[in-house]
Amino acid sequence: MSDPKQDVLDMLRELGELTMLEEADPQSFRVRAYESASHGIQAYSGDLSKLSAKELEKIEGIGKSTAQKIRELFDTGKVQKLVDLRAKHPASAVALLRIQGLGPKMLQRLRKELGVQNLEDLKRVLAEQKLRGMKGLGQKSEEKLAEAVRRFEAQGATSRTPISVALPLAQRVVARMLEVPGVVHASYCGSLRRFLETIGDVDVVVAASDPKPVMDALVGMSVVDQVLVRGDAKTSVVTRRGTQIDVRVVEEKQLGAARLYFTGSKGHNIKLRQRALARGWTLNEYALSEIESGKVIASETEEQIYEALGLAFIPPVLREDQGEIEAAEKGALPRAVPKILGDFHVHTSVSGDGRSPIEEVVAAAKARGYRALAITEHAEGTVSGVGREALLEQRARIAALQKELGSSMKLLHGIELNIGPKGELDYDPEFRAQFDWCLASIHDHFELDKAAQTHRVVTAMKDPDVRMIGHLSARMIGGRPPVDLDLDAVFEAAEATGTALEINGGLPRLDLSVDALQRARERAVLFVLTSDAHQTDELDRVEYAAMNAHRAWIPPERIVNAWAPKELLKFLEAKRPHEAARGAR
Ligand code: DGT
Ligand code: CA
Ligand code: CA
Ligand code: ZN
Repeated sequence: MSDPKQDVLDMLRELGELTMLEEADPQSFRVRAYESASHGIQAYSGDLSKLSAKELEKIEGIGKSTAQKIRELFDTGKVQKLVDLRAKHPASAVALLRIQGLGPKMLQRLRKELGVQNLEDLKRVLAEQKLRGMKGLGQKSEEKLAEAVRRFEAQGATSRTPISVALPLAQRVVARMLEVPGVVHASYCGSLRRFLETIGDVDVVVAASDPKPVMDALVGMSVVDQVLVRGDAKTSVVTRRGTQIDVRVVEEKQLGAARLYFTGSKGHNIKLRQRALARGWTLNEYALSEIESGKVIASETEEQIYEALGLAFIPPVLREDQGEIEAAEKGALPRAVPKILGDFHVHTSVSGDGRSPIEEVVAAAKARGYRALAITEHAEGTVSGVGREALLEQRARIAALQKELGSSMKLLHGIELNIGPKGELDYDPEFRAQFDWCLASIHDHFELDKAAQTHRVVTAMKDPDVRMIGHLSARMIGGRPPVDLDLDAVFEAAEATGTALEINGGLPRLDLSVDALQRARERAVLFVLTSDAHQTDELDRVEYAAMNAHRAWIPPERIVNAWAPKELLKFLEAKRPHEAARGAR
């Protein structure tokens, strides 16, 4: 197995999901046991497949029965319990759990009482108004569910895969392909390489002399549920979660043309082809070549093809047919974010849902070359929130760590405040004022109307201690829709109060979205890239935030993390424009 840790995490996630359906209870003991086992596995850095069941049990959160299942997975390649659960709960029924507000209890009843096994069934019984006849349900709950189904479909949640699922999946496929003898290159292309937030299907391009072992390896992967097309040039499979993966095998010398073609976007490709035609050339997935003679002009690398077409290399995140070709011609492409010098939204194990101790987080940040780091636990207003005493202890700990660090990295004792339904914030102004860095974000009351949501955010921005708004829309890609906000009013308030806007790099969120960023770009606001890490290996997610900023054509000058250390530290210590208001309060 190519990635034992990921295989175990996949197994635990699926066991958790199916058990929740089986027991019709999200809080069941067993579901929680799989969750805590997942956390333990995530934090484990050694080779799991070498551990005996007894040794596995020593990992935090792993009990005897889970340890045995992990061993069973390594020893036999499958887990009987999971095989049994899958037989009882088809993927089409499991998928319905992704509908907002449809929990396992309700789903179990719909299946038992109305025979609902998939989305089509569910839509039919809703149309036939069958739900209102069920015990304890009425017209209102029926309408609410119908609305949720409409939103689920409108989001494309039925057909498109969120990037948080697609990216790790693609990385596993690529890693598996690279293990196959004779493979000289494998990478994902398509919308995933362009970093779209949802993915229609995953496109993988492989260079190898013999396609057969490559396609054998693909269809043999444990994530694969169905094989749609089995060919030498292209094989398409579908995972249990319903994500399609297309793998294409090409010759090494065609790699550049193939990666360019299959990365897209379609609009970008069409513009490139027109450019080629204007020169008497043709561009396809094999090569850029002369029409008349068929002589190949460039095909091995994307760089060579762009160069032959008189263009600077266009990074995949910009290939959206939004003026990037014209910009590349003039040498005026938006720059990528240069080296990131700090992170300003990071949790440690002090937060209820945080997993890494502060010492590890600080060491990892230092190893990344950061010059500044804000530790920002959840404030008391959220489920995972932290009380005053624990925060004061942490402050002392941070002071001690700062002594050890000297001037190499500035540690800020920050806090992630929860924005209440009316814009109210946690603790009290005096306590909040003691933090070095306050960000504020929405974690509840997602259903408020536009005026109320806008008001709560703008009110939070006016607080003199709030320096940044975290994950503005509070969406979960493919899960929770964004809250309803008047973005123009919010950006105007950000400008007026000097409040920075977070670009959250957590893949489930990616918030602000690229769309929102493009609108915010027109205003005089500053952006801060963050990882919102809950464990050290998630610090990497700040790179995803940087990719999204680039995708939205945000100039690096507007991104605080990319400033020179001196300017960055000055910004962190600066007083807000309306800071003076505090004295008057
Ligand atoms: P997706 O999968 O819907 O998220 O989006 P893509 O961009 O990955 O689209 P997909 O998988 O249909 O095709 C992968 C790439 O192949 C696409 O970005 C551009 C290229 N491609 C596909 N069909 C065409 C076509 O008809 N014309 C051109 N020029 N390129 C195409
Ligand atoms: Ca695709
Ligand atoms: Ca495709
Ligand atoms: Zn957070």
